[in-house]
Amino acid sequence: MTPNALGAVASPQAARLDRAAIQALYNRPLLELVFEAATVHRAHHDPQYVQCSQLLSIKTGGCQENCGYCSQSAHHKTPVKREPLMSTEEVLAAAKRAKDGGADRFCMGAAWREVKDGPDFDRVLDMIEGVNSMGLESCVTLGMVNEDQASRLADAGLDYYNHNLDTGRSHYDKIVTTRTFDDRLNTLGNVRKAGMSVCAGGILGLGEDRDQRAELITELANLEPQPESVPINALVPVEGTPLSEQQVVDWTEMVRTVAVARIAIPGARVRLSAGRQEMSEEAQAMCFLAGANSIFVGDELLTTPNPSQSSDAAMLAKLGLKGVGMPKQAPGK
Ligand code: SAM
Ligand code: DTB
Ligand code: SF4
Repeated sequence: MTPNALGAVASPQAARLDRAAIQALYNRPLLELVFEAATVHRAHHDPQYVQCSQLLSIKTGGCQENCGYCSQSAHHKTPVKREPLMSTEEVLAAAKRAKDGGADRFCMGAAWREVKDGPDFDRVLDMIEGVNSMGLESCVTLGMVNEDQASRLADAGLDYYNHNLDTGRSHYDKIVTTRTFDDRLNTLGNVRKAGMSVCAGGILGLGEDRDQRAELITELANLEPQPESVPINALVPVEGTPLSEQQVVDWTEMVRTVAVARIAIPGARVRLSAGRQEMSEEAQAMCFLAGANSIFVGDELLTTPNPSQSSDAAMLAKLGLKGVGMPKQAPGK
């Protein structure tokens, strides 16, 4: 298979793995699992390339949902300050800075339960058109969307819609009760029907066990077609949220989850997402070996910190990886 400039190949029709097969992968000796995932990775992607997305919170806080991990839920008292929807000009200025800093995809996040038709949604459509016209890929994460809203996003030229399943179905109602797991699947179906690429993943460290992680990956792997982009987040604990005191998930579970996602969803970009600030470079290197080929760059995720662009550029250079568009760094110092 010939990779394109970004190192991606057309998504193959992967043989679907069932829950038992995915559980069995999870329980393999770590280095055996990583070896297999690295082999799958090399068969489907150019392993030198890491895609770099940059996030911006375009509407912050005051969300009606009660997601137990989230700094932006109105149900929790957190340090996050509420901010209304930004202006298109401010957002496009941030997109330009992201592009100049080396990002190739710009992801705009809004703390909404669901999209409501009206001037705010119209403004987001303008933002998408502006981002695309800069030569960046566009992504938004706006909560639930209906079929008509998904079509309008597609017509505006949106490349990716992010909507995470977050955790296994059996653990879902321990994390959020203001919507259901099936609500999430329904939005993903609307996004797909409108012809956009799907970005869907989850979070580790929400008190789930390994079988529930396997349950999450099984759901993602059995979406038809499979998601093009799969973010694997580690919980960033936020003061004031019900999950602020969760035990930190061991780094090897991140590596395992990346590896299982890579094997089960071979054509996707697997993104090592939130939580890199707390991960050593060694642990991140294992994740890249296991098939992670995308990261968020920039000092901030939505409301929490992320490693600096210069430290990421230096890490990628040390590992001999190329961040698409990232500034060049001398390796090895
Ligand atoms: N409101 C929209 C939604 O929930 O889909 C979009 C924004 S929401 C902040 C996007 C995603 O960020 C969530 O689905 C979750 O996976 C992730 N996320 C939020 N807070 C997080 C945290 N503290 N640690 C790790 N991931 C988090
Ligand atoms: C995803 O899976 N992770 C991103 C993005 N998709 C929207 C968000 C991470 C948020 C981390 C917590 C915060 O910064 O508020
Ligand atoms: Fe946070 Fe999104 Fe849940 Fe709202 S819906 S509380 S923004 S994760």
